[in-house]
Amino acid sequence: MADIVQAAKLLGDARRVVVFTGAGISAESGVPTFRDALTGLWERFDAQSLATPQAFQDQPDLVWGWYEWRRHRVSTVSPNPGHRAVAAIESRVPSTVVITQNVDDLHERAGSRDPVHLHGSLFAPRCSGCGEAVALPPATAEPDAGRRVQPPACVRCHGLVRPGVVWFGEALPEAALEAAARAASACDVLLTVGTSGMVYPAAEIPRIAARAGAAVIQVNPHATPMDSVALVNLRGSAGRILPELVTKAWPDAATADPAAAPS
Ligand code: BJW
Ligand code: ZN
Repeated sequence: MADIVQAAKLLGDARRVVVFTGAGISAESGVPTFRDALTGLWERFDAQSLATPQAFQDQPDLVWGWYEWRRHRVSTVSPNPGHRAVAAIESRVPSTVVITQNVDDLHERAGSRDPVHLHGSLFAPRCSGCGEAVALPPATAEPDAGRRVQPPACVRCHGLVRPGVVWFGEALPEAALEAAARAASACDVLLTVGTSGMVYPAAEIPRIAARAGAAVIQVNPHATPMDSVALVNLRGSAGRILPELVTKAWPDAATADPAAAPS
């Protein structure tokens, strides 16, 4: 049986589905993946070093400038057929849990109900001192200062406002991690899409599902450490494979659901 047919059968028969996504699902929207993130102005920096509490402490303007640049960039792009196919899976299997490592909001904008954000969000900054959530104006323009932008100060304690994301060495939000582990241990099918599977503890989520007996289906153009965990490996881009998977899993419904159709 062709891999995609086998995957579609597993998905179409599943009662409890988890979709676990990484940066690759947003690549076709024009958001660089984490390991390709530093293009243009940023190409001489290392993402893994910038995404740390130490970097923010040492050079807050550099780190804040990077995140403001990314917040602006995400605001200018749109969800792609991969995000829309995920929302279509949710409409076919309403108990579906979407777990994302991404800090963009493209799942929500594609119609996903309440994705679990394991690594926070570009749109939820908070004070680095007292933790107070801070509302920022929409990122309508690319930061004037180019790469360095002074972060705002908290009105309560004058601490620096920081991005609401999870940096290396920081704990993931407890409720999100618990919800993700719970969903993974109770699903029939886990679809892992566009992640290198290198960053922990998030990379444990497909492994938890596999250990609990779920079928893991991976969508990625390249090999990853998750290849050996997955029952089916679908090599290709999320924007091409996911709509095809949805159409094959629910052939009768595909034409009635614009979310499932490639655009
Ligand atoms: C396509 C595609 C297309 C392209 N279609 N696909 C166990 C072992 C070893 C190390 C550790 C361990 N446990 C913890 C650690 C340390 C560390 C870690 O994992 N390090 C590794 C690098 C080894 N983990 C942590 O520090 C975590 N915290 C922690 O463990 O805390 C402990 C603690 C407990 C209690 C108190 C205090 C502390 C935190 C990890 C936070 C990660 N944060 C980041 C940054 C978020 C903000 C930002 O974006 O700036 O999250 S790192 C970065 O990686 C980002 C991503 O969400 C995450 C995952 O990346 P992702 O999504 O997989 O992207 P890429 O770029 O790696 O891959 C893209 C993939 O897409 C590729 O495979 C492409 O082929 C594919 N692709 N086009 C489909 N069109
Ligand atoms: Zn504060």
